[in-house]
Amino acid sequence: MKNNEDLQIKEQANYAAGIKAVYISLQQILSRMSVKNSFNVLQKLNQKKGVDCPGCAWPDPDHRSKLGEFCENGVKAIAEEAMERQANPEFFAKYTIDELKAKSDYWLGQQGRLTHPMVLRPGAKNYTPISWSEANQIIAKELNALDDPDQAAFYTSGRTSNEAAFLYQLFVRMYGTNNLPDCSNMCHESSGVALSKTVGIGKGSVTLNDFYKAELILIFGQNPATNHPRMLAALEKAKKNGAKVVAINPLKEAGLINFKNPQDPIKAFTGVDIADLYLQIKINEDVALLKAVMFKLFQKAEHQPEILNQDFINQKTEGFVAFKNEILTHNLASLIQRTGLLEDDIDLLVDLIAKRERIIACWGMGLTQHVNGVDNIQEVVNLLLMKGSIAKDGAGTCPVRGHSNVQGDRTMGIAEKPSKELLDKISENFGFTPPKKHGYSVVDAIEAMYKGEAKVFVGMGGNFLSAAPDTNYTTQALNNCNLTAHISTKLNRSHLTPGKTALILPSMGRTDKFVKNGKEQFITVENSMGVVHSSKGMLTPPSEFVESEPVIVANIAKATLKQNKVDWDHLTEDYNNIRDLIEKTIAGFENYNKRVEQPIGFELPNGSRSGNFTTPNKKANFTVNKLNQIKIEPNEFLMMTTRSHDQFNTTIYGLDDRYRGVYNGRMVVFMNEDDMKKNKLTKGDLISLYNNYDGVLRQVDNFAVVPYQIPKGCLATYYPESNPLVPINLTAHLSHTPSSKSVKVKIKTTERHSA
Ligand SMILES: Nc1nc2c(c(=O)[nH]1)N[C@H]1C(S)=C(S)[C@@H](COP(=O)(O)OP(=O)(O)OC[C@H]3O[C@@H](n4cnc5c(=O)[nH]c(N)nc54)[C@H](O)[C@@H]3O)O[C@H]1N2
Ligand SMILES: Nc1nc2c(c(=O)[nH]1)N[C@H]1C(S)=C(S)[C@@H](COP(=O)(O)OP(=O)(O)OC[C@H]3O[C@@H](n4cnc5c(=O)[nH]c(N)nc54)[C@H](O)[C@@H]3O)O[C@H]1N2
Ligand code: SF4
Ligand SMILES: [Mo]
Repeated sequence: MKNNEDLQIKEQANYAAGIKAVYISLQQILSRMSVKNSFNVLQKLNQKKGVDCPGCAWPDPDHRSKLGEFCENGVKAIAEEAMERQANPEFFAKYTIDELKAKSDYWLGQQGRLTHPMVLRPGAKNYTPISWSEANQIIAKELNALDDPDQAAFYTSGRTSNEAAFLYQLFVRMYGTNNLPDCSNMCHESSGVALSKTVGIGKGSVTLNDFYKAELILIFGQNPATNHPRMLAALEKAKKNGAKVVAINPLKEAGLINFKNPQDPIKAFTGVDIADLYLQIKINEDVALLKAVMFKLFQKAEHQPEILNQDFINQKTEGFVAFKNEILTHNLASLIQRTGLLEDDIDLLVDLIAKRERIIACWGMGLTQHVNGVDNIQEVVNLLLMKGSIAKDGAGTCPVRGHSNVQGDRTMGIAEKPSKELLDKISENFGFTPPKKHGYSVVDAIEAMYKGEAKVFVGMGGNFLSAAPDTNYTTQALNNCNLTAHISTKLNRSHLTPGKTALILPSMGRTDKFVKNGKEQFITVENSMGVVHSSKGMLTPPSEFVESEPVIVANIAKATLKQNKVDWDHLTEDYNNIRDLIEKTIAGFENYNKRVEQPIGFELPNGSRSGNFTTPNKKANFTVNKLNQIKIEPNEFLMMTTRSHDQFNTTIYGLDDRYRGVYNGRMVVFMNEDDMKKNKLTKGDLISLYNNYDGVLRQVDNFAVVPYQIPKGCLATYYPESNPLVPINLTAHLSHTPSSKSVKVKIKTTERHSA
């Protein structure tokens, strides 16, 4: 894919947002949608009873600004979903699948909304239209032809509504499997595992209001300016109320330096400094930093015992002594050396923590996507527990979630390892015994398809191929299937890696209006802080053949299941009927239909927020964690794969990453200038990146070198372009999350071919 020909490398930005963000938002939406539709959506975006932004899972404040409660990337998400161009049957007749494969991800997305169910029949070169009923029959036939329901995998991406997710997991379990891999497996699974073990619930403990009461906010491995832009407004308010902010990140991210709030006439120009302290740590040395900090806190506490919250430790926790002893076994100097940071800077962090108790720790993919991702988060929890910084105002855990309803999907039972409570409730309410055997996570599903042990793949949203690690291996895995079926709004690369037969089932998105029996339906979602609220679309769907997700699931279920334990048509006739079943099945949803009518929705119960830890011992647990065990050879680098400002995961909005000074291209590798000199590289040189895990050569070519403020020995590239380098079996202990933020690579100059 030639997408680097016009690449420009400029200066890194030292602030985020500002008036430019407003300009870019308008340009994006008005180039894709009519003025009328743009206005209609933006007026209701994230407003009470309006449409929930299909971007990230950042929560909405109780008080909503009439000037607009959204950000640049929220507008891009709307423009991408609701664009008026259409990838219709004429489009698919024009391009063969091989021709489409040669196009860039950006080009694929720009072809517009999917309008008709399409099929790629065995041996065919083009997708052709198919009726819904025949499509459902194909799925039913393939599913029912399997020897065992465990030979099918049912993926979910985190944009799916609570209602669709609930019906989907119910159908999958009635069919007979727990093979429900989802995007969480590649995302915050490490957070879920670590938090469940230590504080009893796999979700964060803080609410948005805690940000306004915090004294100190630590931001590990997260890039809010791009991925959760309105978090910057929360940080701005927190700072106004006196909070200090510390960023711990190998990259100097613009939004963590300074935020120019476009809604404030003065700050839009001057901006507000965000991080009081910026620690540019080496990739995957967060555990070393945390251990060094806690070592120093224990030393200080010998003279100032109030630094530790001994009452909280005694009453609410277990495992403190073993934890403390382990920390004190380390050699402080070597911990500090691993981080690549100056001891003076670490001391500044220690002082900030020592004096404060209302501490929030936020984190993103920079902590979760490592082999030791679970350890990273457990070590963060240790710090909060020794300070008593949880279960009180202005303090606690804040894993910042990705997709707008990824947390809700899990709550609805999209889980390959379902809890006993969920299975018991399903069996009580629906009169069948759901399977108990744990199902496939994303990586397990890929391995099973690769080996021919799974033969049917169904995707509820998402772009499995491009999101998954080890692109070439995953391509083969999908190609091995008898059937791949994708429920999608937009064309993506997964549609171009078909099984023997492939289906594209066009789905409505968040912004689409869904009317059943004359009644406008709404859906519900859960944000990153456990608040459930409604969302109602307002645009006319792109064609009469586009269906809502719950209806698509219900019709597949009707076609597939031999015995129907629920009346699927009744459920989709009025989404209140689905919510009634959710209320009966999932804890915390009492009076669902009534409570979701409240303009700001309702909060789900959360023991780590209230201090009633729901771990088996009813305590918050300290843990003992290892330093990362990665061995780097002298000519090797540790590479992270990250997001540009112009993408939503595998959806490419544009080719610029203006905060990092990269324009018109994505095949780039960010490198420290000393490393460049050592390797005799200059700006823009094209290099190949390769590695050799378990004797398998993985390589990508033609990545342009960008000199950057990144620690020596570390590299950064964009996902999904560098996913071919992430080995399928390089996954986090316990959570099995692909280790896409610490991949060992070597570099060489790309050989020039005449072609
Ligand atoms: N516009 C937009 N919004 C999004 C998304 C998007 O693609 N585009 N994606 C959504 C999804 S699904 C998710 S999960 C979130 C992702 O949001 P983020 O978690 O912010 O995701 P990344 O861009 O992968 O950035 C991770 C950050 O971690 C840092 N980092 C990398 N390795 C390390 C490390 O070892 N230690 C530390 N301390 N830091 C490290 C990187 O420099 C980077 O700043 O955003 C969601 N929101
Ligand atoms: N190397 C590397 N790999 C990563 C990551 C990384 O940081 N580095 N991040 C990982 C993370 S955190 C995540 S969450 C995954 C994301 O993995 P996915 O969730 O699978 O990927 P997305 O790019 O969000 O999916 C985009 C597609 O979803 C479909 N879609 C969008 N909206 C809707 C809708 O409303 N309904 C339906 N039915 N379909 C819709 C569109 O067809 C679109 O093409 O990727 C992971 N992969
Ligand atoms: S912060 Fe996230 S949810 Fe809010 S408008 Fe921006 S992209 Fe949408
Ligand atoms: Mo994610």
